[in-house]
Amino acid sequence: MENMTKRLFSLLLAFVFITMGAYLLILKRSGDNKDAISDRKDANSVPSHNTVLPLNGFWSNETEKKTAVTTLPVLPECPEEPPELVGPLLVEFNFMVNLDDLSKEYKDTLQDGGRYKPPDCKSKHKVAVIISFRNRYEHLKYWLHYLHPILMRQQLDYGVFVINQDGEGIFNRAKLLNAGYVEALKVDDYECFVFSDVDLVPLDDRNLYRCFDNPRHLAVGMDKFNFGLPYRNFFGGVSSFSKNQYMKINGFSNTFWGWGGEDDDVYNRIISKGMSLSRPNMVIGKYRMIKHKHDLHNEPNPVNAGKLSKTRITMDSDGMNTLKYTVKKIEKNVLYTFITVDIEAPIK
Ligand code: UDH
Ligand code: MN
Repeated sequence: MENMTKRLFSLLLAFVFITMGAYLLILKRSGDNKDAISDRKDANSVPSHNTVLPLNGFWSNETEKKTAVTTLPVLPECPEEPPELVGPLLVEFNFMVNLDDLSKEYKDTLQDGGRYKPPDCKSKHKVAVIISFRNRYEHLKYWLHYLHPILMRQQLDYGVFVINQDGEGIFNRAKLLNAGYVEALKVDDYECFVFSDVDLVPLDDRNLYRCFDNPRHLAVGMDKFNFGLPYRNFFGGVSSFSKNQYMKINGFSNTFWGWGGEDDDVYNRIISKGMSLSRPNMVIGKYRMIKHKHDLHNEPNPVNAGKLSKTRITMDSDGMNTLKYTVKKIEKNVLYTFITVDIEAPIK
């Protein structure tokens, strides 16, 4: 009899526990649902963070649940105006930049090859920044030091490509930029291309390194031209093109060897294809250029100016559709992708 009472008592105890357990579970589930619903509302109204919805008891059926589990969290689009911009910048070239330190500083923010994506939003601007280059390592250090944080604050999805001319032949900025366009597209499906001299640093981060409705001239106010344009149609220094705009003009000319003229030729290409120039204003468009002399094998070429009256005739058979070069080497580090190309340069 005593045994019987004991058994009954433990059965009762078990029943009480099970009932309490079930009750607590129901309470918790309804709490989760409320959180999930309010999270969902937040995600709709303030698209500033990802919401991963809790799965317990929220989904009406298994299929819905499975879909939710396999769908990656979607980042909200970055705002039209990047919120972290600071405006005017102090830019000086009177100190040493240490590339190792700079690499360390960015090793967690940049992906290999000088590649960046904003961590908490999806950028609308997938930009390849392309620099024509030969033997200007000192300038490149400053460029990297100043530009990476600017491009990050602009919330661009970007990569930096330094296109290095192989050998001692005559320099050809425009042909290097064409090669950079092709090489960048081999890496990712970039939609926008910013072409920059290695020695130009913007003095205002509101000068956006992105693409606009028309080809854009960004370097409108260089210090060496007293922070203005040297002439109205000047297109030198830094410019941006969407893929469409660039292909419409057949890229840059490949035939401007030595210094001068290739930027005026591009201007002619833009106008003759019915486009106009986009530009920032003179306040935002200020630049500092690192002081330098003419490089060896990049002397002003008097032939170049004479070619400008023929741009309209020659442009469709001189550019992207006739570009020939060979890639010699591709090196990637934290800060940039360095591509050495043989562009079949004549030796002077
Ligand atoms: N570049 C190189 N290496 C060269 C030549 C040119 O990297 O040997 C690249 C570099 O990105 C440079 C760009 O091509 O910024 C344009 O060349 P540049 O800087 O020589 O052109 P810029 O118009 O030079 O600035 C004018 C000559 C300055 C002499 C003035 C003396 N008072
Ligand atoms: Mn220069």
